[in-house]
Parts: sequence; C-alpha cells; structure tokens
Amino acid sequence: MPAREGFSLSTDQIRQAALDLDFARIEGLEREQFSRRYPGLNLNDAYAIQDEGVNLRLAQKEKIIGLKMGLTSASKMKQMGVNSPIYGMLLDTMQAPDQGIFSLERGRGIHPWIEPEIGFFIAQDLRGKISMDTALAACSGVYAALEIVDSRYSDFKFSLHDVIADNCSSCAFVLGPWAKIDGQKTIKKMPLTLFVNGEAVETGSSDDIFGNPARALAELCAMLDSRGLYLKKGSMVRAGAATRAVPIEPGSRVEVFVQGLGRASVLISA
Ligand code: OOG
Ligand code: MG
Repeated sequence: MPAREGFSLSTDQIRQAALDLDFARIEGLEREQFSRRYPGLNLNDAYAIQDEGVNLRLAQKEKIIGLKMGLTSASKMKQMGVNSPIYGMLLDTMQAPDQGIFSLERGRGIHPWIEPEIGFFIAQDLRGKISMDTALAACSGVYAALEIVDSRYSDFKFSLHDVIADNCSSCAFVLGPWAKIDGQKTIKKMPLTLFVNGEAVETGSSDDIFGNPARALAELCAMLDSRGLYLKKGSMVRAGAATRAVPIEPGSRVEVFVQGLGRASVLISA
C-alpha cells in the first residue's frame, strides 16, 4: 500500500510497528530503533504509531486518563540526546498508588528509570495557542509526581521519532496529594529533590521544567492543536521531568519532594 501524504509509512507498516512495540512492552523485550529499520520515519508516522499503540491498549479495556509532556527540561534533553518536547498518552493501568508498591513483574519494566515531575488536573477544555495564565486558570489542582519511564528500545536509546512512536517511554506513574492553584505562586521556583532509599540523588526546581511547568501545559495545547486535537476537561497532565532520570532496582524506595507542594513516593518490588 502506498504511504499517505505527509507519511513515509503505509497504514499497514504503522500498525505492524505498533503491534511490535506493544508486544515488546508486554513481554519485556527490547526492540531495535524504528528509525534504523525505517530511515524515513517522520513526525506524522511517529504519532500515528503512538495512536495505534494506544488503540491496542484501549481494545484491552485500558482507559486514557491524561497526557504527559516529555523532554521539557535541559537535563532530560541532554541525558537522552533529543532536543524537542514530546507528548504521550497516560492510561489508567499506568497509575501506581502513592506510598504504595510498584512491581517490576513481566510487562512492567525492561530497564526502568525514575524521574521527578509536576502535574496538573485540567478542569476545562483547553484548545489552541494559549498563555500560561490561561492554562493555569483551567487547572483545579497541582501535584508532585514520579514517572517510571521504560523505553522499549535497546539500551534506552532513541531518536525523537522513535520515542514518540513508543508513547514517549511511558510505563508507570505515581501522583502525590494535590494542592489548589494560587496563580503562578503555587508553581514558580519550587526546589525539588528526588530521593532513592533516603538519599538525595537529583535536585532541581519547578522552573527547570520548560521555564515553568505551566508553560509546558500551554506548549502541549499548541502541539495538540497542530494535530487538530485539544486537551479535554478531566485530564491529568504531567509537565515532564525536572532532572535526569535514574535507573531503579527492586527494593528501592523512591520519593520526590517539591518544596511548597508536597511529596509522592513508591516502593519498587521485584
Ligand atoms: C522519554 C520520555 C521523557 C520526560 O519527562 O522528560 C519524559 C524518555 O526519557 O525516555 O518522560
Ligand atoms: Mg517523564
């Protein structure tokens, strides 16, 4: 089948790629980077593979509960060697309870890393190009969060288009208790720390996330708009990691503390 305009892959190839990545996720296997297999892989192909992969999970009765931004901090861009923000979909099955246990059983981790984040609850639909203040005004709450990222690609290495196709390495997340938003005050310049077994392993600030986590939210709306999409009321949105991600092992207790906002923690089990 010929590729459609704006795509380098046919719909069959997109479906195959999505099936392949989903299989890798479920079986805990690594895959070769798609950009090697399909050198023409472009942004449209990448988001189409992501959409198809999410559809496979919806067919398994998983539900979309929000979106995540990724690669919104200089630390993460440098660590991964990819310099553009990306977005991925959050499914209900990815959420682990705060102060609970996340098990790295089969299908829940190939080479998982953890990173400190900040997220929002969105109380009104948000469309198009909007300001940070408009984005914040639509949020009912903000919280500290942990994300477990787990690339399905070998050695946790990927190009921009590879990682988008892989739903931006989404694996699991933990959300801390939410706080009310008090204008910019609530989220500006808040120091944050990632602890593993009580030891501070990464430190940063909320402003390390795209200058301000609300700016990542506005950028997400613009990115969705460029694909004819928008942010729906009731979504939870994470703005991206403020620091580098660190590998996790069974037995680790991980915690993020965001000064002025709160904490979220999880115990990693085998
Ligand atoms: C890609 C996802 C990036 C973030 O918060 O920056 C991301 C990855 O690093 O594997 O989730
Ligand atoms: Mg993240």
